[in-house]
Amino acid sequence: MNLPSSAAAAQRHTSVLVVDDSPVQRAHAVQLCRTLGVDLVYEASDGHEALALLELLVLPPDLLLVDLHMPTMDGVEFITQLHQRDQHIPFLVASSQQAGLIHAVEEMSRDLKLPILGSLAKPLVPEQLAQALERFHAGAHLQSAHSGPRTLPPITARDLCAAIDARQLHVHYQPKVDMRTGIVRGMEVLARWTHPVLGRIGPDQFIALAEKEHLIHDLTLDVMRQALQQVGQWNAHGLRLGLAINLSPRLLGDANIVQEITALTSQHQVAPEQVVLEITESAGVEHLGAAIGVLARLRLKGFGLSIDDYGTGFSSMQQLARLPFSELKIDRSFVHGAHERRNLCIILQSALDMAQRLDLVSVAEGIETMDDWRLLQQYGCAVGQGYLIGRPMPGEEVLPWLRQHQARLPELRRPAGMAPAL
Ligand code: G
Ligand code: G
Ligand code: MN
Repeated sequence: MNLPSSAAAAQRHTSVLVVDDSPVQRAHAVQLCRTLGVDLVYEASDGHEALALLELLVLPPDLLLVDLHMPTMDGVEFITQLHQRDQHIPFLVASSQQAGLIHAVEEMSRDLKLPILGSLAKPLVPEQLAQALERFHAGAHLQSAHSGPRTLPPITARDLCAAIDARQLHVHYQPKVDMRTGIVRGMEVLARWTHPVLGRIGPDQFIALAEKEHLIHDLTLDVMRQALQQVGQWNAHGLRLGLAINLSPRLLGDANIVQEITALTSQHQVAPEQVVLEITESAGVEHLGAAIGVLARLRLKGFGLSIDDYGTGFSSMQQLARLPFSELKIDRSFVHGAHERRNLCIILQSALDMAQRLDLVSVAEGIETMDDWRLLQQYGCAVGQGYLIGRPMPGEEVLPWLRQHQARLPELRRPAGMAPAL
Protein backbone atom coordinates (compact mmCIF):
# COMPACT_ATOMS: atom_id res chain seq x y z
CA MET A 1 0.00 0.00 0.00
CA ASN A 2 1.39 3.36 -0.99
CA LEU A 3 0.27 5.76 1.72
CA PRO A 4 2.40 8.85 1.90
CA SER A 5 0.34 10.44 4.65
CA SER A 6 0.61 7.53 7.07
CA ALA A 7 4.12 8.42 8.16
CA ALA A 8 3.08 12.02 8.76
CA ALA A 9 0.10 10.93 10.82
CA ALA A 10 2.26 8.58 12.88
CA GLN A 11 4.50 11.37 14.10
CA ARG A 12 1.57 13.05 15.76
CA HIS A 13 0.48 10.41 18.27
CA THR A 14 -3.15 10.24 17.38
CA SER A 15 -5.77 8.25 19.26
CA VAL A 16 -9.04 7.18 17.67
CA LEU A 17 -12.21 5.59 19.00
CA VAL A 18 -14.03 3.44 16.44
CA VAL A 19 -17.77 3.07 17.15
CA ASP A 20 -19.39 0.41 14.97
CA ASP A 21 -21.70 -2.52 15.71
CA SER A 22 -20.41 -4.75 12.93
CA PRO A 23 -17.40 -6.74 14.15
CA VAL A 24 -16.12 -7.07 10.59
CA GLN A 25 -16.38 -3.36 9.74
CA ARG A 26 -14.96 -2.43 13.13
CA ALA A 27 -11.97 -4.71 12.73
CA HIS A 28 -11.43 -3.29 9.24
CA ALA A 29 -11.51 0.30 10.56
CA VAL A 30 -9.18 -0.52 13.46
CA GLN A 31 -6.76 -2.20 11.08
CA LEU A 32 -6.80 0.76 8.72
CA CYS A 33 -6.20 3.24 11.52
CA ARG A 34 -3.18 1.23 12.66
CA THR A 35 -1.82 1.03 9.13
CA LEU A 36 -2.18 4.78 8.84
CA GLY A 37 -0.06 5.26 11.92
CA VAL A 38 -2.70 5.93 14.59
CA ASP A 39 -0.97 4.72 17.71
CA LEU A 40 -3.94 4.19 20.01
CA VAL A 41 -7.20 2.71 18.72
CA TYR A 42 -10.19 2.12 21.01
CA GLU A 43 -13.33 0.24 20.01
CA ALA A 44 -17.00 0.31 20.97
CA SER A 45 -19.93 -1.54 19.46
CA ASP A 46 -22.61 1.12 19.97
CA GLY A 47 -23.26 4.52 21.49
CA HIS A 48 -23.82 3.26 25.04
CA GLU A 49 -20.58 1.37 25.07
CA ALA A 50 -18.73 4.35 23.61
CA LEU A 51 -20.14 6.75 26.24
CA ALA A 52 -19.22 4.30 29.02
CA LEU A 53 -15.70 3.99 27.64
CA LEU A 54 -15.29 7.75 27.34
CA GLU A 55 -16.22 8.12 30.99
CA LEU A 56 -13.43 5.74 31.95
CA LEU A 57 -10.72 7.32 29.85
CA VAL A 58 -8.63 9.97 31.56
CA LEU A 59 -7.46 11.32 28.20
CA PRO A 60 -10.26 11.26 25.62
CA PRO A 61 -9.35 10.09 22.11
CA ASP A 62 -8.44 12.80 19.60
CA LEU A 63 -10.94 11.62 17.08
CA LEU A 64 -14.10 9.48 16.79
CA LEU A 65 -15.05 7.36 13.83
CA VAL A 66 -18.80 6.86 14.17
CA ASP A 67 -21.12 4.47 12.34
CA LEU A 68 -24.72 5.70 12.03
CA HIS A 69 -26.88 2.60 12.03
CA MET A 70 -26.31 0.73 15.29
CA PRO A 71 -28.67 -1.08 17.66
CA THR A 72 -29.62 0.40 21.08
CA MET A 73 -27.94 3.76 20.54
CA ASP A 74 -27.40 4.91 16.98
CA GLY A 75 -24.66 7.27 15.81
CA VAL A 76 -26.87 10.37 15.74
CA GLU A 77 -28.01 9.89 19.31
CA PHE A 78 -24.44 9.23 20.34
CA ILE A 79 -23.04 12.47 18.92
CA THR A 80 -26.01 14.40 20.28
CA GLN A 81 -25.41 12.96 23.75
CA LEU A 82 -21.74 13.85 23.56
CA HIS A 83 -22.75 17.41 22.78
CA GLN A 84 -25.13 17.49 25.73
CA ARG A 85 -22.32 16.22 27.96
CA ASP A 86 -20.05 19.00 26.73
CA GLN A 87 -17.60 16.53 25.19
CA HIS A 88 -16.43 18.20 22.02
CA ILE A 89 -14.37 15.48 20.39
CA PRO A 90 -13.94 15.86 16.63
CA PHE A 91 -15.64 13.07 14.73
CA LEU A 92 -15.97 11.48 11.33
CA VAL A 93 -19.15 9.78 10.23
CA ALA A 94 -18.53 6.42 8.55
CA SER A 95 -21.65 4.92 7.11
CA SER A 96 -23.11 2.81 4.35
CA GLN A 97 -26.41 4.70 4.58
CA GLN A 98 -27.75 6.63 1.59
CA ALA A 99 -26.17 10.00 0.80
CA GLY A 100 -29.29 11.97 1.79
CA LEU A 101 -29.22 10.62 5.32
CA ILE A 102 -25.50 11.24 5.73
CA HIS A 103 -25.96 14.80 4.46
CA ALA A 104 -28.73 15.30 6.99
CA VAL A 105 -26.40 14.25 9.79
CA GLU A 106 -23.70 16.59 8.50
CA GLU A 107 -26.17 19.43 8.40
CA MET A 108 -27.49 18.72 11.87
CA SER A 109 -23.92 18.67 13.17
CA ARG A 110 -23.05 21.99 11.58
CA ASP A 111 -26.26 23.49 12.84
CA LEU A 112 -25.48 22.40 16.38
CA LYS A 113 -21.86 23.51 15.88
CA LEU A 114 -20.60 19.97 16.53
CA PRO A 115 -16.98 19.34 15.53
CA ILE A 116 -17.76 17.16 12.51
CA LEU A 117 -14.82 16.56 10.18
CA GLY A 118 -16.76 15.00 7.35
CA SER A 119 -18.20 11.67 6.31
CA LEU A 120 -16.81 8.54 4.74
CA ALA A 121 -18.64 5.85 2.83
CA LYS A 122 -18.26 2.29 4.08
CA PRO A 123 -16.49 0.03 3.49
CA LEU A 124 -13.68 2.40 4.39
CA VAL A 125 -11.00 3.01 1.78
CA PRO A 126 -7.45 3.74 3.01
CA GLU A 127 -6.95 6.84 0.85
CA GLN A 128 -10.10 8.53 2.10
CA LEU A 129 -9.41 7.82 5.74
CA ALA A 130 -5.82 9.04 5.24
CA GLN A 131 -7.11 12.28 3.75
CA ALA A 132 -9.56 12.73 6.61
CA LEU A 133 -6.75 12.24 9.15
CA GLU A 134 -4.69 14.79 7.26
CA ARG A 135 -7.57 17.27 7.41
CA PHE A 136 -7.85 16.60 11.11
CA HIS A 137 -4.17 17.30 11.65
CA ALA A 138 -4.43 20.42 9.52
CA GLY A 139 -6.93 21.67 12.08
CA ALA A 140 -10.08 21.49 10.00
CA HIS A 141 -12.08 20.70 13.15
CA LEU A 142 -10.91 23.82 14.93
CA GLN A 143 -13.04 26.05 12.79
CA SER A 144 -16.30 24.31 13.58
CA ALA A 145 -15.36 23.66 17.19
CA HIS A 146 -14.65 27.32 17.83
CA SER A 147 -17.29 28.92 15.69
CA GLY A 148 -19.87 28.17 18.38
CA PRO A 149 -21.49 30.83 20.49
CA ARG A 150 -18.99 33.64 20.82
CA THR A 151 -18.08 34.68 24.32
CA LEU A 152 -18.49 38.37 23.70
CA PRO A 153 -20.27 40.49 26.25
CA PRO A 154 -24.00 40.01 25.69
CA ILE A 155 -25.77 42.65 23.66
CA THR A 156 -28.61 44.21 25.58
CA ALA A 157 -31.85 45.82 24.48
CA ARG A 158 -30.46 49.05 25.83
CA ASP A 159 -27.39 48.87 23.54
CA LEU A 160 -29.62 48.21 20.57
CA CYS A 161 -32.03 50.98 21.46
CA ALA A 162 -29.12 53.42 21.85
CA ALA A 163 -27.65 52.24 18.54
CA ILE A 164 -30.90 52.93 16.71
CA ASP A 165 -31.09 56.40 18.26
CA ALA A 166 -27.42 57.11 17.55
CA ARG A 167 -27.87 56.00 13.93
CA GLN A 168 -25.28 53.24 14.27
CA LEU A 169 -27.40 50.95 12.16
CA HIS A 170 -26.83 51.12 8.47
CA VAL A 171 -27.83 49.02 5.50
CA HIS A 172 -26.28 46.84 2.83
CA TYR A 173 -27.80 45.86 -0.49
CA GLN A 174 -27.81 42.44 -2.14
CA PRO A 175 -28.93 42.07 -5.77
CA LYS A 176 -31.87 39.97 -6.94
CA VAL A 177 -31.56 39.19 -10.65
CA ASP A 178 -33.68 37.80 -13.47
CA MET A 179 -32.61 34.21 -14.08
CA ARG A 180 -33.26 34.25 -17.81
CA THR A 181 -31.09 37.25 -18.56
CA GLY A 182 -29.05 37.98 -15.44
CA ILE A 183 -30.47 41.53 -15.44
CA VAL A 184 -30.85 43.12 -12.01
CA ARG A 185 -34.41 43.31 -10.77
CA GLY A 186 -33.79 44.87 -7.39
CA MET A 187 -31.84 45.02 -4.19
CA GLU A 188 -32.60 43.40 -0.86
CA VAL A 189 -31.87 45.64 2.10
CA LEU A 190 -30.01 44.03 4.98
CA ALA A 191 -29.48 45.74 8.32
CA ARG A 192 -25.93 46.09 9.65
CA TRP A 193 -24.72 47.28 13.02
CA THR A 194 -21.22 48.54 13.71
CA HIS A 195 -20.82 48.81 17.46
CA PRO A 196 -18.11 51.23 18.62
CA VAL A 197 -16.56 48.58 20.92
CA LEU A 198 -17.74 45.21 19.68
CA GLY A 199 -17.33 45.99 16.00
CA ARG A 200 -19.61 44.45 13.42
CA ILE A 201 -22.63 42.63 14.79
CA GLY A 202 -24.70 40.51 12.41
CA PRO A 203 -28.47 40.67 12.10
CA ASP A 204 -28.63 37.07 13.29
CA GLN A 205 -27.56 38.52 16.63
CA PHE A 206 -29.80 41.56 16.84
CA ILE A 207 -33.01 40.99 14.86
CA ALA A 208 -34.34 38.39 17.29
CA LEU A 209 -33.41 40.67 20.19
CA ALA A 210 -35.20 43.56 18.52
CA GLU A 211 -38.28 41.41 18.06
CA LYS A 212 -38.26 40.27 21.66
CA GLU A 213 -37.67 43.72 23.12
CA HIS A 214 -40.19 45.63 20.99
CA LEU A 215 -37.48 47.48 19.10
CA ILE A 216 -38.21 45.92 15.74
CA HIS A 217 -40.66 48.65 14.79
CA ASP A 218 -38.14 51.47 15.19
CA LEU A 219 -35.36 49.39 13.67
CA THR A 220 -37.40 48.54 10.58
CA LEU A 221 -38.53 52.11 10.01
CA ASP A 222 -34.93 53.28 10.35
CA VAL A 223 -33.76 50.67 7.82
CA MET A 224 -36.61 51.58 5.49
CA ARG A 225 -35.91 55.29 5.71
CA GLN A 226 -32.26 54.76 4.76
CA ALA A 227 -33.08 52.43 1.88
CA LEU A 228 -35.87 54.60 0.48
CA GLN A 229 -33.64 57.61 0.56
CA GLN A 230 -31.03 55.67 -1.43
CA VAL A 231 -33.59 54.38 -3.93
CA GLY A 232 -35.01 57.87 -4.30
CA GLN A 233 -31.51 59.04 -5.27
CA TRP A 234 -31.08 56.18 -7.73
CA ASN A 235 -34.50 56.98 -9.21
CA ALA A 236 -33.46 60.60 -9.63
CA HIS A 237 -30.47 59.37 -11.66
CA GLY A 238 -32.73 57.35 -13.89
CA LEU A 239 -31.82 54.05 -12.29
CA ARG A 240 -34.98 52.27 -11.34
CA LEU A 241 -34.15 49.38 -9.04
CA GLY A 242 -36.69 47.42 -7.06
CA LEU A 243 -36.27 47.32 -3.31
CA ALA A 244 -36.82 44.33 -1.05
CA ILE A 245 -37.24 45.04 2.63
CA ASN A 246 -37.42 42.44 5.38
CA LEU A 247 -40.49 42.81 7.53
CA SER A 248 -40.80 40.90 10.76
CA PRO A 249 -44.17 39.20 11.22
CA ARG A 250 -44.25 40.89 14.63
CA LEU A 251 -44.98 44.17 12.88
CA LEU A 252 -48.11 42.82 11.28
CA GLY A 253 -50.01 43.04 14.55
CA ASP A 254 -49.93 46.81 14.39
CA ALA A 255 -52.50 48.36 12.02
CA ASN A 256 -50.58 51.67 11.95
CA ILE A 257 -47.74 50.05 10.07
CA VAL A 258 -49.59 50.36 6.74
CA GLN A 259 -49.90 54.11 7.17
CA GLU A 260 -46.27 54.43 8.33
CA ILE A 261 -44.86 52.49 5.39
CA THR A 262 -46.92 54.29 2.78
CA ALA A 263 -46.03 57.68 4.30
CA LEU A 264 -42.33 56.81 3.99
CA THR A 265 -42.53 55.63 0.39
CA SER A 266 -44.46 58.66 -0.76
CA GLN A 267 -42.13 60.98 1.14
CA HIS A 268 -39.21 59.56 -0.89
CA GLN A 269 -41.24 59.43 -4.09
CA VAL A 270 -40.87 55.70 -4.43
CA ALA A 271 -43.87 53.84 -5.84
CA PRO A 272 -45.19 50.94 -3.72
CA GLU A 273 -44.92 48.76 -6.85
CA GLN A 274 -41.16 49.25 -6.63
CA VAL A 275 -41.04 47.68 -3.16
CA VAL A 276 -41.31 44.05 -2.09
CA LEU A 277 -41.78 43.33 1.59
CA GLU A 278 -40.15 40.03 2.54
CA ILE A 279 -41.98 38.59 5.49
CA THR A 280 -39.37 36.78 7.52
CA GLU A 281 -40.35 33.99 9.75
CA SER A 282 -38.03 34.37 12.70
CA ALA A 283 -41.08 34.90 14.86
CA GLY A 284 -44.57 33.57 14.33
CA VAL A 285 -47.55 35.73 13.60
CA GLU A 286 -49.36 36.49 16.82
CA HIS A 287 -52.75 37.65 15.63
CA LEU A 288 -53.30 35.98 12.33
CA GLY A 289 -56.56 37.80 11.63
CA ALA A 290 -54.99 41.24 12.09
CA ALA A 291 -51.89 40.18 10.14
CA ILE A 292 -53.93 39.07 7.15
CA GLY A 293 -55.69 42.44 7.20
CA VAL A 294 -52.38 44.35 7.23
CA LEU A 295 -50.92 42.21 4.44
CA ALA A 296 -54.04 42.57 2.33
CA ARG A 297 -53.95 46.36 2.72
CA LEU A 298 -50.26 46.53 1.81
CA ARG A 299 -50.95 44.40 -1.24
CA LEU A 300 -53.88 46.64 -2.23
CA LYS A 301 -51.61 49.67 -2.02
CA GLY A 302 -49.34 47.98 -4.57
CA PHE A 303 -46.50 46.56 -2.45
CA GLY A 304 -45.15 43.15 -3.40
CA LEU A 305 -45.24 40.59 -0.60
CA SER A 306 -42.71 37.82 -0.41
CA ILE A 307 -42.69 34.81 1.84
CA ASP A 308 -39.04 34.66 2.91
CA ASP A 309 -37.10 31.50 3.79
CA TYR A 310 -39.77 29.29 2.26
CA GLY A 311 -39.44 25.72 3.46
CA THR A 312 -38.48 26.52 7.03
CA GLY A 313 -40.99 26.79 9.85
CA PHE A 314 -43.95 29.06 9.55
CA SER A 315 -44.35 29.14 5.78
CA SER A 316 -46.70 26.20 5.63
CA MET A 317 -49.02 25.57 2.72
CA GLN A 318 -51.88 26.73 4.87
CA GLN A 319 -50.32 30.15 5.39
CA LEU A 320 -49.55 30.47 1.70
CA ALA A 321 -53.09 29.83 0.70
CA ARG A 322 -54.47 32.31 3.22
CA LEU A 323 -52.12 35.22 2.79
CA PRO A 324 -51.97 37.53 -0.23
CA PHE A 325 -48.36 36.91 -1.25
CA SER A 326 -46.88 37.75 -4.64
CA GLU A 327 -43.47 36.11 -4.31
CA LEU A 328 -42.06 32.86 -2.94
CA LYS A 329 -38.47 33.01 -1.79
CA ILE A 330 -37.00 29.56 -1.37
CA ASP A 331 -34.65 29.20 1.57
CA ARG A 332 -30.99 28.79 0.75
CA SER A 333 -30.81 25.45 2.55
CA PHE A 334 -32.70 23.98 -0.43
CA VAL A 335 -30.67 25.88 -2.99
CA HIS A 336 -27.04 25.62 -2.00
CA GLY A 337 -25.50 22.47 -3.45
CA ALA A 338 -28.77 21.37 -5.12
CA HIS A 339 -26.97 20.35 -8.31
CA GLU A 340 -25.36 17.44 -6.50
CA ARG A 341 -28.21 16.47 -4.21
CA ARG A 342 -31.18 14.66 -5.62
CA ASN A 343 -33.40 15.27 -2.58
CA LEU A 344 -32.91 19.02 -2.83
CA CYS A 345 -33.70 18.94 -6.54
CA ILE A 346 -37.02 17.30 -5.82
CA ILE A 347 -37.94 19.86 -3.16
CA LEU A 348 -36.88 22.71 -5.42
CA GLN A 349 -38.90 21.45 -8.32
CA SER A 350 -42.01 21.06 -6.25
CA ALA A 351 -41.61 24.49 -4.66
CA LEU A 352 -41.17 26.06 -8.11
CA ASP A 353 -44.11 24.16 -9.47
CA MET A 354 -46.26 25.36 -6.59
CA ALA A 355 -45.08 28.96 -7.04
CA GLN A 356 -46.11 28.82 -10.66
CA ARG A 357 -49.53 27.37 -9.89
CA LEU A 358 -50.15 30.00 -7.22
CA ASP A 359 -48.98 32.69 -9.62
CA LEU A 360 -46.10 33.72 -7.37
CA VAL A 361 -42.76 35.03 -8.57
CA SER A 362 -40.20 32.37 -7.61
CA VAL A 363 -36.93 33.47 -6.04
CA ALA A 364 -34.00 31.25 -5.07
CA GLU A 365 -31.62 32.64 -2.46
CA GLY A 366 -28.14 31.41 -1.61
CA ILE A 367 -26.91 30.60 -5.14
CA GLU A 368 -23.17 30.24 -4.78
CA THR A 369 -22.09 28.27 -7.83
CA MET A 370 -22.63 28.25 -11.57
CA ASP A 371 -23.83 24.64 -11.32
CA ASP A 372 -26.69 25.63 -8.99
CA TRP A 373 -27.44 28.69 -11.17
CA ARG A 374 -27.81 26.52 -14.27
CA LEU A 375 -29.93 23.96 -12.45
CA LEU A 376 -32.37 26.64 -11.28
CA GLN A 377 -32.49 28.13 -14.77
CA GLN A 378 -33.37 24.74 -16.10
CA TYR A 379 -36.11 24.39 -13.48
CA GLY A 380 -37.55 27.75 -14.56
CA CYS A 381 -36.89 29.75 -11.41
CA ALA A 382 -37.64 33.42 -12.13
CA VAL A 383 -35.28 35.33 -9.85
CA GLY A 384 -31.94 34.42 -8.24
CA GLN A 385 -29.85 35.81 -5.42
CA GLY A 386 -26.59 34.72 -3.84
CA TYR A 387 -22.86 35.16 -3.58
CA LEU A 388 -22.43 34.01 -7.20
CA ILE A 389 -24.22 37.16 -8.30
CA GLY A 390 -23.26 39.57 -5.57
CA ARG A 391 -22.69 39.79 -1.84
CA PRO A 392 -24.47 42.33 0.33
CA MET A 393 -22.66 45.66 -0.22
CA PRO A 394 -22.86 49.25 0.98
CA GLY A 395 -24.92 51.66 -1.10
CA GLU A 396 -21.93 53.41 -2.61
CA GLU A 397 -20.65 50.15 -4.09
CA VAL A 398 -23.85 49.43 -5.96
CA LEU A 399 -23.16 51.56 -9.05
CA PRO A 400 -19.62 50.17 -9.61
CA TRP A 401 -20.99 46.66 -9.01
CA LEU A 402 -23.74 47.22 -11.60
CA ARG A 403 -21.13 48.22 -14.18
CA GLN A 404 -19.09 45.08 -13.55
CA HIS A 405 -22.20 42.94 -13.52
CA GLN A 406 -23.09 44.17 -17.00
CA ALA A 407 -20.02 42.34 -18.34
CA ARG A 408 -21.21 39.05 -16.82
CA LEU A 409 -24.62 39.02 -18.53
CA PRO A 410 -23.57 36.80 -21.48
CA GLU A 411 -22.23 34.18 -19.07
CA LEU A 412 -25.34 34.29 -16.86
CA ARG A 413 -27.94 34.27 -19.63
CA ARG A 414 -29.97 31.08 -20.00
CA PRO A 415 -28.32 29.01 -22.74
CA ALA A 416 -30.29 29.15 -25.99
CA GLY A 417 -30.90 25.42 -26.10
CA MET A 418 -32.10 25.16 -22.54
CA ALA A 419 -35.85 24.85 -22.34
CA PRO A 420 -37.23 25.57 -18.90
CA ALA A 421 -38.73 22.49 -17.33
CA LEU A 422 -41.80 24.35 -16.08
O1 G B 1 -27.10 39.18 5.64
P1 G B 1 -27.65 38.51 6.63
O2 G B 1 -26.70 38.03 7.66
O3 G B 1 -27.57 39.93 6.61
O4 G B 1 -29.10 38.53 7.29
C1 G B 1 -29.45 37.59 8.25
C2 G B 1 -30.91 37.59 8.51
O5 G B 1 -31.33 38.81 9.11
C3 G B 1 -31.71 37.42 7.22
O6 G B 1 -32.54 36.30 7.38
C4 G B 1 -32.51 38.67 7.11
O7 G B 1 -33.83 38.36 6.73
C5 G B 1 -32.51 39.25 8.52
N1 G B 1 -32.53 40.70 8.41
C6 G B 1 -31.57 41.50 7.91
N2 G B 1 -31.97 42.78 7.93
C7 G B 1 -33.23 42.79 8.47
C8 G B 1 -34.19 43.81 8.73
O8 G B 1 -34.00 44.99 8.47
N3 G B 1 -35.36 43.41 9.30
C9 G B 1 -35.64 42.13 9.59
N4 G B 1 -36.82 41.82 10.15
N5 G B 1 -34.78 41.13 9.33
C10 G B 1 -33.58 41.46 8.77
O1 G C 1 -33.30 35.11 4.83
P1 G C 1 -32.82 36.30 4.06
O2 G C 1 -33.25 36.25 2.64
O3 G C 1 -33.25 37.59 4.56
O4 G C 1 -31.28 36.10 4.07
C1 G C 1 -30.33 36.96 3.68
C2 G C 1 -29.09 36.37 4.30
O5 G C 1 -28.49 35.42 3.44
C3 G C 1 -28.03 37.36 4.62
O6 G C 1 -27.46 36.92 5.81
C4 G C 1 -27.05 37.21 3.49
O7 G C 1 -25.78 37.66 3.86
C5 G C 1 -27.10 35.72 3.28
N1 G C 1 -26.71 35.27 1.95
C6 G C 1 -27.00 35.88 0.80
N2 G C 1 -26.52 35.19 -0.25
C7 G C 1 -25.92 34.11 0.26
C8 G C 1 -25.22 33.01 -0.33
O8 G C 1 -25.07 32.88 -1.56
N3 G C 1 -24.74 32.10 0.52
C9 G C 1 -24.88 32.20 1.86
N4 G C 1 -24.36 31.23 2.61
N5 G C 1 -25.53 33.20 2.45
C10 G C 1 -26.04 34.15 1.65
MN1 MN D 1 -34.88 38.28 3.15
